[in-house]
Amino acid sequence: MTARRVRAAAAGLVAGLVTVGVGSVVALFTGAGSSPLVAVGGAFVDATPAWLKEFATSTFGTDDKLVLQLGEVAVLAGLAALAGLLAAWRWGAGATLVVALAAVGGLAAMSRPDAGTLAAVPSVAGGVAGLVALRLLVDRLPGASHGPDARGPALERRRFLQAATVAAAAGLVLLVVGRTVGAGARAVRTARDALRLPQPSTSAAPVPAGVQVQAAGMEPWATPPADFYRIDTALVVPQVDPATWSLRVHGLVDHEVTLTWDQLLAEDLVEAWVTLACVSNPVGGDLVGNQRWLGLPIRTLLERAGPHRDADMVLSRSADGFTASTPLDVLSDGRDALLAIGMDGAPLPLEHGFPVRMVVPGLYGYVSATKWVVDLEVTRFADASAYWTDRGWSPRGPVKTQSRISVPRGGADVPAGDVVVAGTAWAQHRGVTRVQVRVDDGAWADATLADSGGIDSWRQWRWTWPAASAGKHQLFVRAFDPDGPQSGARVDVIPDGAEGYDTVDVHVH
Ligand SMILES: Nc1nc2c(c(=O)[nH]1)N[C@H]1C(S)=C(S)[C@@H](COP(=O)(O)O)O[C@H]1N2
Ligand SMILES: [Mo]
Repeated sequence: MTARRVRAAAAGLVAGLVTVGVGSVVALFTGAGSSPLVAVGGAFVDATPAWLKEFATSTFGTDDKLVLQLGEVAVLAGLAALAGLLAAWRWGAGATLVVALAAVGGLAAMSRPDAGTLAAVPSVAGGVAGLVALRLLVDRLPGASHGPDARGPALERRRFLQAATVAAAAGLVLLVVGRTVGAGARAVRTARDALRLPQPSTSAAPVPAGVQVQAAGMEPWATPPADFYRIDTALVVPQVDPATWSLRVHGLVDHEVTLTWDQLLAEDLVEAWVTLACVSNPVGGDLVGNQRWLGLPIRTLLERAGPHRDADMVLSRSADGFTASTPLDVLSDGRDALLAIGMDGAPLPLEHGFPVRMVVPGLYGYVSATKWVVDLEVTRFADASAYWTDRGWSPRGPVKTQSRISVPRGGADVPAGDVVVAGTAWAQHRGVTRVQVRVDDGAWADATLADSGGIDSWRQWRWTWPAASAGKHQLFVRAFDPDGPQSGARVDVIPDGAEGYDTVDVHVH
């Protein structure tokens, strides 16, 4: 091989290193399974025929994973070197191979069972970075397009070596950072997969089938965890190992209480359906979801700790430093305010607070739903403030009664005649008592409420609109709680939640 070819192959290898390095770091943000290396390895394991798996385990024993990984690295290194050689010959040919490899990584990541929506992003980002690195290095090969460097081959070689060393070092550092941080994530994921939740001492009341309105395009009453909105300040999902998790209850209390994971599992756990809502949810928005949670009532812990008479707030803190200020009376008044470990019958998903989070019916998440919770300080609103309060949001955040139209969609074209209008309304811990719909400037008409799954959950509704006149119409919805109708004047989400009627424009033809 000529020196040019050796360097071209090296350029490909370095570009490959940059690709997997960038990919594994980006994967820290999009989920452990989305790293191109992990995804391709996983897809390979799944695609391996049973006999070959059998052969690998019997031949290599528990080292079969290591053998697989070494094999994967060897194949990828070979392909990377080939991409370098191709790129030195025809840039387009080398670039095509890099794009094809990134596409394989992205498709493998997207096909993983736990793939998130951004699963392909690490491979795409890695592929782009790899292309840039390859281009920079190929341009520094002897006889590159701009011709041999007039100052001689020695200088030319040095320029190539410098660029290759810098790129290789950068790729290696990214890969090591991505793999080490990612390893923690994989360990916690494994711990979660191995968990079996205890049976609740108090099960949730059975939910009537009639909670669900049957209409095309209507959202499910129970939000699947995979579709449950996610809001937090964490760039990388905090990795909290249940084995080392503990919760400390302290502050204005008679006795400090600490609780370990095993102690928590041994408690009398309660199961409850609760609709969680974000204060940033705009009118008609979807930062709201309903699920069945399993956990220990927080009041049980507070009773053991014995709050002082002058305390009026619990400042909860997460492993990553987020804080929420929850009124002490809300946590003590008997509602299902939970230190939750389960969601939809399974351990909490990592991004929803594994292993332990708070869920408090009737309060927006920012003042109550601390995920990855590790500390409860009993204090006073006068003495302490929480994360979002320090950024201009209200210290207290009771959920406002709201409603939205889900069917028909905004801008829909519907034929004249009976049109099904349906949606959801919520007034957590007060209960939705009535929903009304209005067309244009007409009178409010009562919608039919679906069955109730309890006052802490949202409630679906349905109304049949006798749409007679063709043209553009506007639908409005409003919900009532025991105190009366929701407010109709438009109010922005900051500082304590949006107000106003959800509206939908439809065209009747
Ligand atoms: N640790 C932590 N917990 C948090 C937050 C956060 O940023 N960090 N955000 C809160 C907000 S604003 C909301 S609306 C809910 C959202 O919970 P979810 O992501 O499970 O839907 O979590 C709350 N708990
Ligand atoms: Mo929120």
